[in-house]
Amino acid sequence: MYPQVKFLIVFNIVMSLLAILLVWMDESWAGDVVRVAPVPAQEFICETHLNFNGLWETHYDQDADGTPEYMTLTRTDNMQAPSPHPLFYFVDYDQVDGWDAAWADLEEDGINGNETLYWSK
Ligand SMILES: [Ca+2]
Ligand SMILES: [Ca+2]
Ligand SMILES: [Ca+2]
Repeated sequence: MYPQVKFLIVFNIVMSLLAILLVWMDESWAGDVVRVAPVPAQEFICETHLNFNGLWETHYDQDADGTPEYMTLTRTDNMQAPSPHPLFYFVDYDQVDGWDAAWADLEEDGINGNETLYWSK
């Protein structure tokens, strides 16, 4: 076999491994960024009300400063009973200028890793 052909084969294998590594790293970084924080304990609920669009809003204020830093939006049925798990999760990291990130959980099966980042500042 010509040395150039051998080089090309090795080069292709190395580049393929690099591509796989890059995709893997990208996914693991993205996973860290989009992970939603766990829902605070019930005792931190500071406000609940039915939203105009039929979603049940639950606000959590863990440091009791009067500003919620976590909110969930949960669908309700036609008897206005909320679903077991929220559809959206909102987090305010810095207590400045409102919510910083929101996640959608289209499966509505609780926080288990299948939530997707809906928007973030
Ligand atoms: Ca607070
Ligand atoms: Ca904020
Ligand atoms: Ca989920």
